[in-house]
Amino acid sequence: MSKDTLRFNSKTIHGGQAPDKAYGAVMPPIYQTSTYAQTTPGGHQGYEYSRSANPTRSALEQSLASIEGGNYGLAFASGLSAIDAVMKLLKPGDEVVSTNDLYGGSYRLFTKIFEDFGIKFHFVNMENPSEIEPYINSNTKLIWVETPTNPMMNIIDIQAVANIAKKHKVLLGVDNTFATPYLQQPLSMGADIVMHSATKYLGGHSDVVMGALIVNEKELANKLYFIQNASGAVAGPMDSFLVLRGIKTLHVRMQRHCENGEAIAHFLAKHPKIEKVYWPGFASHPNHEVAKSQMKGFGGMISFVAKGNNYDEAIRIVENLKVFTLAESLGGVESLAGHPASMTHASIPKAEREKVGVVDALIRLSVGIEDKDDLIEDLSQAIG
Ligand code: P1T
Repeated sequence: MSKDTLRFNSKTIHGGQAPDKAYGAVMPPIYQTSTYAQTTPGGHQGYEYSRSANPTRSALEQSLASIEGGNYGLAFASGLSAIDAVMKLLKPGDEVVSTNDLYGGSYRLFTKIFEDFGIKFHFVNMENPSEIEPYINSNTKLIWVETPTNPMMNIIDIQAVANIAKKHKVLLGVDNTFATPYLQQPLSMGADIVMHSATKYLGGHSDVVMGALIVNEKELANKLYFIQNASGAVAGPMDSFLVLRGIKTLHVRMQRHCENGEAIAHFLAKHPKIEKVYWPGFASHPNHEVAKSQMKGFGGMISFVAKGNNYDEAIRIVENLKVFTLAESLGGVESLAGHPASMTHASIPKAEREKVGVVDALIRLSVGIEDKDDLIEDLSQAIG
């Protein structure tokens, strides 16, 4: 039986993996080395310098490709450096159509770095994919999609956007951080590039910062490998080991994230002091049907606004939480709460973020895999 034909819950453990050639180690050793001995210039065993390639990173990159159903995986020093590498495929004058609700750091990278290099970004509400086409012209080279979006939990129809991208011969990149390949695999829906902040669910334990790209096309992979090596924002061997270990339990963790997320979304929706809950599992979510068809579950991310819709109430709630930790980031085994307007999305101008719903009263939860009753009790006492 080939490891390539395994089901997802086995690929997380075995995908692209083989016992280490030196001593048969089942987990790839942490090859904590920058360089490799050569017998003659160019006479090496496939590795010459760890920016170009490292065996621990290679093991992770093969795992990443396997779980996303792609042919090539690349591991970067952070999620943002992975996006940075995608943007370096572009040239001055090129244009990008991007989701209008997205991680604040991605928005900052686009508007504060790449706009200065002559790349133009259009931030578009993609919940209705037909809104994308008016922004496409002969300079458009890339459509960038985050789904579910951070933090508003909008759902974008990947297949529909892929059809538009194909029609206009532009690349489609999907930031799959919130969903993970357990819930959705964008390459199978027509995306060209899948991106992850592996810092989140793939690593899963809030102990590493890392990014990933996965693609199918060899030519595209080669361009990205070139950028990865030439720009040099690579994942280190220790971090690669940690994320590889995290991926081995991805399917088990995600199942619990989804169960706990569902319980908490319903708890909040019924709470008399809560005004609005953003979670794609509700039948009332504007793109619930798309979520149901393209995702296997609804994940562990939830945003909400308390009644009164004000900043002070949001701050009071996040400060009162005891089991949830007030912190940036998401996707770890422990539950986190965040205040996007002042934390993860502070780099987006207030008027821009408020247009998409990132108001001062918004709270974002990354629901962990603790006992859900403890999480509900904690929210209950914090909301009061
Ligand atoms: O933090 P880093 O590994 O560089 O990943 C950036 C990134 C990219 N895409 C999405 C959807 C993300 O959520 C992130 C990082 N996000 C947070 C730190 C956060 O708390 O939302």
